Amino acid sequence: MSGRFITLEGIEGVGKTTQVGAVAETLRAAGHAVVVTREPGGTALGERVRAVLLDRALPAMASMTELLLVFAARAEHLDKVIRPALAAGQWVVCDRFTDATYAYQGGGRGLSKAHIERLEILVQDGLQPDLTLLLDAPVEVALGRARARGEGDRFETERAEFFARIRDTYLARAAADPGRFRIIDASPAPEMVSAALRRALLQACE
Ligand code: Z5A
Repeated sequence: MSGRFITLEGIEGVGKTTQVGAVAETLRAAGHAVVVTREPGGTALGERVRAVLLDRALPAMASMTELLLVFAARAEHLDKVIRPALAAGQWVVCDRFTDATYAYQGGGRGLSKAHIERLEILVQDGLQPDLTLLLDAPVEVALGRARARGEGDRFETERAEFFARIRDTYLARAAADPGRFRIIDASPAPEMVSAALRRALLQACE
């Protein structure tokens, strides 16, 4: 039996880390075995790549380097965690996946969509999320939350226009693929966002 692959997406500070546990709980309560993971990361190698990607002390990185690092970590994640879990019938809940690459490296950094598509085909070999929960809030709301936590990583030091392009890319991808995406308003209080996520999950997975 094959499991299902669910991803959470959105600009930084929108509440993915806060909500990922509630998503997993909803699925466990419905009787599914759930693996919670994240990108970049999710494996020993992937977490090291993540540290490099987020390191503010490094000199500016070429956008292409960033893209290749993200997909290198993803190849390892698919091989070691995602594909084995799905093959064992587990449900995988992943905090960010390839939509983040289209949004950040494509929309944010301006890399061509065609480059990302080529790597997606090479690395994923047809595997796509069954459901993507896009947490959406205005940039000033999400960035305000993230920046209230203090000094940010290499991405968090970017300006608001960078995140506006990322949000636009996410919303365009959701509009182009309504069968896979559910857009959740992430502006209200966390309990309200959890309730909306629960409703969307139960509806999509029934
Ligand atoms: N990246 C990439 O470039 N390309 C790729 O392909 C992939 C990723 C996969 C990962 O860093 C970075 O990698 C990411 C994109 C890039 N960079 N950015 N930006 P990360 O995991 O550290 O970044 P993140 O995913 O954006 O995490 P985050 O900043 O922690 O955001 P979040 O997980 O969505 O938010 P949160 O931590 O749950 O909440 C933020 C704060 O708001 C926190 O204090 C909460 O208590 C508070 N919060 C949460 N929800 C609410 C509500 N509803 N109301 C009020 N306050 C709230």
